[in-house]
Amino acid sequence: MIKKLLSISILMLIITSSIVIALDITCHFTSNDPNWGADVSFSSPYPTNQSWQDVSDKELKIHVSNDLGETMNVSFHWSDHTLIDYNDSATNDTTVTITYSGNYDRYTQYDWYVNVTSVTFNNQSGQFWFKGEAYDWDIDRDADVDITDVNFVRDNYLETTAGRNDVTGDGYVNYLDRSRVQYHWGDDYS
Ligand SMILES: [Ca+2]
Ligand SMILES: [Ca+2]
Repeated sequence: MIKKLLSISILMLIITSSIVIALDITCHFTSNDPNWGADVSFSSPYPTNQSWQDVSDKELKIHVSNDLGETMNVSFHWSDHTLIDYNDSATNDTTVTITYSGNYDRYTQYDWYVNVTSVTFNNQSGQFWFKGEAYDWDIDRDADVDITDVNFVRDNYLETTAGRNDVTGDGYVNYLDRSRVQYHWGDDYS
């Protein structure tokens, strides 16, 4: 009987130890561990961080690398933690692309981040943001159309510098761009 109790005790001890070890696996390497210093890294966010984004382009992307080469679940979230979409079979060192199913508003800032989970890791990227692109004729993107926008066209008249001064997108800055701005004169999008 004592022998039997002893066996059960040893068995319980083994099970308990296994559970403790299993719980500890989630990711704390020690300096003796061959995976010491292993990490997940995030790069090349799209839309580019702190940029103005075409409101018809709904793709979001991130490049993820996993030092242990594991397959990952990569999820994209708005800053309030709402899930945008995810890919649960992302391979190592790859760019993950998802598509937002909603609509972007012009002039509105969107804050987002990415979360990665794999056998070993559960990591979160830093926070990124972009803004829905301003109307073409609001050249300085300050949410109203006024003399400042007209002056941008005037100052670049007959230039081929284009950029946002080429409101019509034909490669030149001329009277057509000026009249496009004047057509929207006084508009307030704030
Ligand atoms: Ca403006
Ligand atoms: Ca033009």
